Amino acid sequence: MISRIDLRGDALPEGGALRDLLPRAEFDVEAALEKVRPICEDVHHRGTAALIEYARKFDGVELEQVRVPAEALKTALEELDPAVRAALEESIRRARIVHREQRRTEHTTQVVPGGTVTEKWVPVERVGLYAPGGRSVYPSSVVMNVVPAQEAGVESIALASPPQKEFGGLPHPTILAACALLGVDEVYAAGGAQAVAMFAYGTEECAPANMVTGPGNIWVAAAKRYFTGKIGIDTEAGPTEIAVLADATADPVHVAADLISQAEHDPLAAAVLVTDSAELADAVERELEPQVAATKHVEDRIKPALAGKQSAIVLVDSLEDGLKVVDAYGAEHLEIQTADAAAWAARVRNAGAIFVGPWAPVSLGDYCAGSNHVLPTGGCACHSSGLSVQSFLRGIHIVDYTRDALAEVTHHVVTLAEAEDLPAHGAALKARFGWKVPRS
Ligand code: HSO
Ligand code: ZN
Repeated sequence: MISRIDLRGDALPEGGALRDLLPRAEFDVEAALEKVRPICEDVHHRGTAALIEYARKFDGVELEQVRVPAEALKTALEELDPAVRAALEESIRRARIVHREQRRTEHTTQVVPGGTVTEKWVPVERVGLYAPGGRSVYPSSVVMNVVPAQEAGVESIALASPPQKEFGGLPHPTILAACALLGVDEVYAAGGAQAVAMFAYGTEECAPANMVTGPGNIWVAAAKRYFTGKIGIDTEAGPTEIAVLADATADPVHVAADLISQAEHDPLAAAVLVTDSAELADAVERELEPQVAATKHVEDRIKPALAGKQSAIVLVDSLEDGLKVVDAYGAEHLEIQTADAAAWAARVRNAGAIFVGPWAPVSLGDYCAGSNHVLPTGGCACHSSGLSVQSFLRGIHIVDYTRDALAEVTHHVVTLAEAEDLPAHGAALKARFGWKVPRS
């Protein structure tokens, strides 16, 4: 059901060479770009009419307007299962307390007497959030996108989710209910690349946004790439990944269950176990069989995900080597199930989020840990962070110098400007001091 990669014996290769030995799904966003370009430009030129046409073509629904009426949000919340409502409220409460405390505060540095640089944090003005439909109707992802935006102080938050045929062209009711719970009242029935284009360019119904975040399929990822530079985006979300670094102390039942939990998302999802214990590897493999058989999305997602080339059990000589492997991989989610788990976790360099010890499974983080579940995939954890309150803030440097403080440094500025053959830069300072370079 799952392949093995045996890295025992020889010394592990370094960096890129090690990364090439590790499994990864193919998720060719570049190829999808050509297909989304005409869709995005069509939305640019025809606005709502184009969105209505794509809803007919891709979602099989006839829309009169793309904006979801307020009444539909209210009804969805009223009809939400009370247990789901209570769980979502707890998820929101925990995410809120974590994200609120993580907002960075303004900081002023006194560089010299009379010269300060302040970094102030300003929220993005308007954000468009995307919530997928179809196979992945995740109200939890609405929570994970909306809460950090709200805690950052974003004033205008809109959400788009694909229209669903079985709900009369509205987005899925649990998505609508989550929006209502979070106080988001601007919701659009739009999916795929066309939804991203709606936010990027704006339409008659929807004002353009400065930023688009949220998970989506390959078309959404391609549209985000298309608009990179024009609007802000979070990192492109590819198929989910879980890596588990485990030793002989780990419980194979837990490890197998956790691998399956993320394989459940997508046939391209990745489940990777890295261990120095051949006994644990065997036990986990034995455990996968009955656990997979007992769950739900077996044939369409879990089996292809576990059997795919993106998933594997990786055997290493030691946890030291295991650490090198998980760092080279840069998993979206990394569980540490070893003795002294916190100490190993502290040494990890590359992961979207780290789950420490036997009582912090990824599923906890998906819903109710308080952490964010929108995380970098495909190795992007080596250079990017998951969604946080910081994603929606821009740090602006505010430079404030007195006459004396400027005078003191003018000769250095003039020298550097001349060294770069930019005399007008120096002149901007000299003009303030009667064209003479002051020297203190
Ligand atoms: N594990 C997914 C998020 C999710 N799980 C949503 C359940 N619902 C990516 O972090
Ligand atoms: Zn999940």
